[in-house]
Amino acid sequence: MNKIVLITGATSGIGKACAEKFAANKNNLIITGRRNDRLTELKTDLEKKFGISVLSLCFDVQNRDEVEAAFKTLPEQWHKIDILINNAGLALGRDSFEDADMNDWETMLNTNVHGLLYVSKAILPFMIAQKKGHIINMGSVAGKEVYERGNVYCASKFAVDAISKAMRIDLLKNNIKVTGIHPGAVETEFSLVRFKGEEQTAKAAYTGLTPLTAADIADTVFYCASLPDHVCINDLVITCTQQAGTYYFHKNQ
Ligand code: NDP
Ligand code: 8X3
Repeated sequence: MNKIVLITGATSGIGKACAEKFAANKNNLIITGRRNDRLTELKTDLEKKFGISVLSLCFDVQNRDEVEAAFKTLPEQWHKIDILINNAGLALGRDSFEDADMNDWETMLNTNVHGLLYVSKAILPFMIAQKKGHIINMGSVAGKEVYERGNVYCASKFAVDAISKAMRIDLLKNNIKVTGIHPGAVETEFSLVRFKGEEQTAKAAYTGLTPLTAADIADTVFYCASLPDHVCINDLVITCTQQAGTYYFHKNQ
């Protein structure tokens, strides 16, 4: 494809799998995350393996100044961003509303909602100047149906869904495609982060299931990004075969 693809949250899981998929298909990448050691390792690996160029930018998407600074100083050869994959995000806790930690709520909203807005606003001038672009926002089935003890994580992903719809309308005039992807359970570091390092609880989330893999989502993102200019997938919900929506699982006994 030979495009410039910006992927947030590329140090792990879905973002990392997207980096591998787009690199394997000869795209140049801007990868971001907070863990600089992982970014450096990924950059070195992908450049060596696929002969592409990778720019790594280390920042916290919650920090508006850091996000703005990263893109204000973007070297000119990276300005023509074709695709933005707004993937950085997390869940923290699985608590009933009255017991949940306010810090967890703030971190989820600051990352999943504010972070996505900061990055999108920072790169939009580049896409608008080119009169084209594609923004792919990582939502969740949690942004389609609220589930018990999902409260503010669900709210943050409902916001991603609404923002995707709003972007699609407002950016029509700029020839910018907007796609919302909404996965069910994907086995990544997501549950380990959600359950704050409790490995057994994190693993239990996938017990009895063949969950989606990060590569499944990367293939889907790549498909959406590879369609002809006149075709835009607006909204795509994807679960493993043993999951339907947020409540219903058919787990192996
Ligand atoms: P991972 O925990 O494996 O990856 C999350 C990525 O987000 C990491 O690269 C992390 O990088 C980055 N990130 C988190 N917080 C920040 C921050 N403040 N600033 C910059 N980067 C940040 O989880 P997944 O790959 O599963 O999650 C990716 C996206 O997919 C998320 O938006 C998640 O909500 C969504 N999703 C996941 C599902 C699942 O079941 N796994 C299902 C549906 C949606 P670093 O820590 O280096 O900053
Ligand atoms: C992650 C999927 O169902 O754990 O967004 O909320 S779920």
